[in-house]
Amino acid sequence: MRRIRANAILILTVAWILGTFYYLWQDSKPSSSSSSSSSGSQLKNHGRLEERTLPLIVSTSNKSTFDEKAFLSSKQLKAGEDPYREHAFNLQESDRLGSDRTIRDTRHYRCASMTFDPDLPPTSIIITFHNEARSTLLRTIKSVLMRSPPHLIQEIILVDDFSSDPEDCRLLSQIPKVRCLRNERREGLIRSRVRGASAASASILTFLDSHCEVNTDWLQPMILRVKEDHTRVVSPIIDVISLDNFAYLAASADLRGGFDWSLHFKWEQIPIEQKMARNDPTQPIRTPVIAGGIFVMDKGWFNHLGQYDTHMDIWGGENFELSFRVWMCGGSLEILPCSRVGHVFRKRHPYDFPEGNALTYIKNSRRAAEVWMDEYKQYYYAARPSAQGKAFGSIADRLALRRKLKCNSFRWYLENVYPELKIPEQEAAYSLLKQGGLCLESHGTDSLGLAECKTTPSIPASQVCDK
Ligand code: LR7
Ligand code: MN
Repeated sequence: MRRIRANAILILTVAWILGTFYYLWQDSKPSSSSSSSSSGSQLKNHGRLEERTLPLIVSTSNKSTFDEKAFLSSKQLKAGEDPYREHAFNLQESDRLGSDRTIRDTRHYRCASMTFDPDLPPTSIIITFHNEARSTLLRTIKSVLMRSPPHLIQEIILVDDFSSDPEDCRLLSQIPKVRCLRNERREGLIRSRVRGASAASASILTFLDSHCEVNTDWLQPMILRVKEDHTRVVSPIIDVISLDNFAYLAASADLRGGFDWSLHFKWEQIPIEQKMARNDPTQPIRTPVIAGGIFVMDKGWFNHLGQYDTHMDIWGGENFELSFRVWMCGGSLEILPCSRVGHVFRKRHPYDFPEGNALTYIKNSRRAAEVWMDEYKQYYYAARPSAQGKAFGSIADRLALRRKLKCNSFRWYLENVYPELKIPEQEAAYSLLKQGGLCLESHGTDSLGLAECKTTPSIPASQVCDK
């Protein structure tokens, strides 16, 4: 009797081990492609990944079948409709492209020979959306699944911020690894991201906008930097997906995030001394602020630093709040040139703001200024007089957080992270006399210099985020 029981246990154990191996093998084997010339999933000896083509219709035993064709075709533009009206980009072009187009690898050629730690931890991808076009949202998800090593994608968490059609969320959850949480009311991207992050099961969080396409080997460099030092918050170079024809265009690799005193985000050239010192184009670029939508951060560090200010609504300002907080409370921000992600830059918000666009932005950016900018907030108010007197709610919790974390002052931030942001008095003391190609410049209050005029490098308009 004992022997029979021992044998039964043995058989069950062997079956369980075989089952586990089969499951793991299924997860990591090359996907059988239904179309095109892709060579299937292959982890090369140096840890890079060949692009994978996903089957058009995917199914697993515990999920119902995702029917991509039906998903896309039920929401297409009607004849005569303005293709820009609903999403502020050309929907017709987006729909025409399909979900798994190939894009040019826009990295510096030296990035292609980089090797990655084979033992990187997986990440939870968090994508919040409000009334996103189905074709752009699906392309975001599929690009992640096609161009990331499968073992690094723990899950993709969609947070549907109360879009008009709940079916988007329900249907997309049928894709393997995809979960979708739907808000019961409109929360805005800040609270939606916090909800997504709290639901994440991986120790590393990756945030994406809902109209992106990730490029070759985008993920490994970012996870590696965060694994090496969990206080780093890292972003890719954000390439441009044309809002008119959806062409994928390489962005300049010499830009970092900056801002002016009105808290207007802008891309700016890396300071010349740093540029001269950069002899390796694959090296990270320190950035005073991040654009906000696409970044990787350790989950423990995200929680330790107070996630986001959840009293900020809808859109805007949270990237400054997060950036100041990361730098001032002991972390750092960087852009990794070997990681590239495309984003559709739009000229207007395609959605409504329940409290109005201007008031919402002012509320959010006032909160960032009041909590983090100390006496320098006066320059923010001087640059944005309309912000004065507008309601911004209580900031007691965030001030308490700042005290608890024993963060540095804004003055420290200006001196150590963003010395190029001149305080307005200094700017007033700066004057410039121009004749022909020569410029007479005052440097501070006591010296003058005559030199060839410097030209301010221009940033392509397609890459401007109007915040
Ligand atoms: O109420 C909303 N709820 C949402 O879930 C409003 C928006 N959203 C979603 C939206 O569907 C999208 O996925 O939030 C995401 C960001 O909204 P966008 O695409 O309208 O923002 P944006 O690309 O114009 O703005 C940039 O600045 C924002 C400030 O709040 C956010 O940080 C965005 O993530 C950010 N995008 C990027 O950084 C990509 C590069 C653009 C630049 C510069
Ligand atoms: Mn966006």
